[in-house]
Amino acid sequence: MATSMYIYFVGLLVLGGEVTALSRNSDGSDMNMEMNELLGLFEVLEELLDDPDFAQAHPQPCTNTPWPGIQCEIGEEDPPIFHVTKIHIGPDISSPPCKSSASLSKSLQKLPYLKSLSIFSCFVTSRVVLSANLFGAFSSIEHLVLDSNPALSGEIPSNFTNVSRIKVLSLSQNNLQGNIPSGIGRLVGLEQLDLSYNNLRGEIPETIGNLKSLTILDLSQNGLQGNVPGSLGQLQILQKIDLGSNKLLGAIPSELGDLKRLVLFDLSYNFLNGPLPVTLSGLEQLQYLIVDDNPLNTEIPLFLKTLKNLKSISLSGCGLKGCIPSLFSSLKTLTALSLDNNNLTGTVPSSLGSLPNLDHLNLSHNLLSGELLLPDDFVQRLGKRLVVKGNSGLCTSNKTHKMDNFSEYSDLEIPTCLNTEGEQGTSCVEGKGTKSLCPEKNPDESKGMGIHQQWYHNNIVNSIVPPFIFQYAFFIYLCLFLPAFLFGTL
Ligand SMILES: *[C@@H]1O[C@H](CO)[C@@H](O)[C@H](O)[C@H]1NC(C)=O
Ligand SMILES: *[C@@H]1O[C@H](CO)[C@@H](O)[C@H](O)[C@H]1NC(C)=O
Ligand SMILES: *[C@@H]1O[C@H](CO)[C@@H](O)[C@H](O)[C@H]1NC(C)=O
Ligand SMILES: *[C@@H]1O[C@H](CO)[C@@H](O)[C@H](O)[C@H]1NC(C)=O
Ligand SMILES: *[C@@H]1O[C@H](CO)[C@@H](O)[C@H](O)[C@H]1NC(C)=O
Ligand SMILES: CC(=O)N[C@H]1CO[C@H](CO)[C@@H](O)[C@@H]1O
Repeated sequence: MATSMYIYFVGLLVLGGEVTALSRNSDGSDMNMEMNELLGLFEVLEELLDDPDFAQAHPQPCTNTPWPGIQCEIGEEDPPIFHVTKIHIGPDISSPPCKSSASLSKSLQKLPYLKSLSIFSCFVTSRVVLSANLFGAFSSIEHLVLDSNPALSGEIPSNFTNVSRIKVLSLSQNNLQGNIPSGIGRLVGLEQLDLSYNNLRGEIPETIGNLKSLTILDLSQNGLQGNVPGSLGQLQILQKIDLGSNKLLGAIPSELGDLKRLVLFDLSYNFLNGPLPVTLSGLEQLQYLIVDDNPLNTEIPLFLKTLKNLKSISLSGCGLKGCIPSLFSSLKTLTALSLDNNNLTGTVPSSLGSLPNLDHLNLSHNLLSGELLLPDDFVQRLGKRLVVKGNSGLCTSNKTHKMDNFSEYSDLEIPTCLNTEGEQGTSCVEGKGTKSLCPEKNPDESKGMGIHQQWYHNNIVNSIVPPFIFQYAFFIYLCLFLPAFLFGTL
């Protein structure tokens, strides 16, 4: 931005002298642009803007009568002349606004120096399609951004010839249909590809793996089908991948673990199966892991503890089972953890309360049990961002409830534990393998749990410890100390 402003300013100064020289030397014409290019620009703008007098008002849009939506640069020619390099149209440049019949003029082909075309919220009422020769026209284009144009529809043309210099292709929040053309793999200079919020169907082409310069890939909020291509693992400098809210299915390819620079990984709201491949432990830079609403139907993967830069883990509605391992306590940068709407069992590890940056913890709607043993200052800090309701076996000590103004800042919506010792639940002890050593389907336990839950729900304070608690306590004893003994973790 600063550079182009600078060029523009210098341009003015230089042309202050050069324009007159031009008009003296060349047949009385005082043009500082090639006529064909200037007319092309007017034709393009005429198709877009609600101002039939635009050309009269800005006869020299690069110099004497500029308009904020246009940027020009001085070419190499001698004597130097201006070329249009950037056209930007959007709500930030509101005068004149787009006309209701706005369209993309074929005269874009007369702007061979155009490097950046961005059009936001312009094609709103009358339908506009991307024609194949429109793409063919841009031999210099580097940034093509046509976002938030609800009337931009039809398919993405399969012919991407002559856009080989393109670095940024953003066609987000339009109404595009059809497949992502496999020809997209020819745009090898592409650094950012955003096709999110459209109606794209079909599979993600394997050729996308050719886009080795890609740092941002956003295909979210479409109707994409089939598997996640393993070729995505070839995008070695990818920092953000968002394939959320599509209809992708099958396994998550292990090749994705090769994305060493990845910061954001979002595959939420698809039909992907578990487990998360253990190769994902290679995502050293990962900060955001978002996989909500996929039928993973596995346990929480223990490799997560190797991803030391994680800030946010979101695994809501993934059919997770087993217990909540203590691994999260080694993720010191974690600010948000969402494990709600799963089938997690056992207790809530109190170590979660020692995470210094954790600011959002949602464990609601699981099968968690026992006393919620989180430090008071943690409970206070999170306030309503601590959500544990919908776990019928979970209770809280009355100490927590007695804190001043408790209901003002928090609403745990779980009952107070009935016995003074606090309730016991199955805590999670991880072995060296991936399996928790706490058996979940112990018949005695599940019977006990059933009674337990009733016990909470009845409002009768039962001062007699029910006989099953001894059985239960022994089981917990085994579960806690046996693995510790075996693996020497104490
Ligand atoms: C592509 O560019 C070449 C040279 O730059 C030109 O000759 C050709 O006509 C262009 N093709 C299209 C489809 O615009
Ligand atoms: C792309 O367009 C050019 C020019 O219109 C044409 O010659 C070529 O066959 C097209 N290629 C594909 C793959 O459609
Ligand atoms: C929990 O497990 C049951 C039985 O397998 C299943 O029907 C239910 O959908 C699961 N709930 C969630 C939230 O995953
Ligand atoms: C917590 O999870 C529940 C169940 O998935 C959801 O309805 C709720 O909006 C979440 N709350 C917060 C604060 O994240
Ligand atoms: C709350 O705790 C006190 C002791 O700290 C105990 O005497 C009392 O019975 C408990 N109340 C309930 C409802 O558990
Ligand atoms: C909202 C509110 O008043 N919060 C207070 C509740 O009490 C704790 C300590 O008891 C204060 O730190 C909060 O500011």
